Amino acid sequence: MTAPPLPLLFSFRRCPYAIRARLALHYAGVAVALREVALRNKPAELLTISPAATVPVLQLPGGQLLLHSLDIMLWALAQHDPQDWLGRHDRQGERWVQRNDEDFKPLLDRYKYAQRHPMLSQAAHRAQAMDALIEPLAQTLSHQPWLAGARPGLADAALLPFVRQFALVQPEWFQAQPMPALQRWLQTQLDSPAFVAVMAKPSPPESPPA
Ligand SMILES: N[C@@H](CCC(=O)N[C@@H](CS)C(=O)NCC(=O)O)C(=O)O
Repeated sequence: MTAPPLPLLFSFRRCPYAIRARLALHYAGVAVALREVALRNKPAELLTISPAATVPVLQLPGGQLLLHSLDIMLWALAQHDPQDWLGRHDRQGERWVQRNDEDFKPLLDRYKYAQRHPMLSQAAHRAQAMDALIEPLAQTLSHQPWLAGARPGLADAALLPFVRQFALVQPEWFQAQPMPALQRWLQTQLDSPAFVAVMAKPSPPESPPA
């Protein structure tokens, strides 16, 4: 008997949106076929199914398409949600995700690529990104271990890859900031087997026998 086909995930290893989708799929225990995409040379299959041609995209065996990372997360949790991430994803959690995706992400990009936005110094771009998300996050995590409260939830996983990127722009500066709870929140998740698993380097395409 042949195994049923797996959902196909178009992904890019370092893309924060793709990372959050892979985290949710991993947490839910949903097996997918992973298609690592070169963003500069997107495969025709992706261009055909996704008008925006962004990653991640999840193509279900029945043909249904999930074109945004959050939709993929929600779909994964609907399949299996062993620690009730969804049950603890309240209005507050939704606001964190919205704040991350709408306010913080553009500022994060300016901080990362500050030389492309010379009207402000990198430190000024960083200060804007701090105000938009990092400071309030640090504040909240100083009195609760997770954004979802006593245990992790969807918002924790959804924000993690973006906060990771922020920390990686100037790692020494980040580590030197008086934000121990946020630093711990980040490091705990980066060290988790789940994160390590979803960041494993995809194996290169098999080369034909010589
Ligand atoms: N709203 C989308 C955004 C995804 C997105 O912007 N992904 C980036 C990579 S991190 C992308 O594919 N950009 C297209 C490109 O670089 O050509 C989602 O949540 O999945």
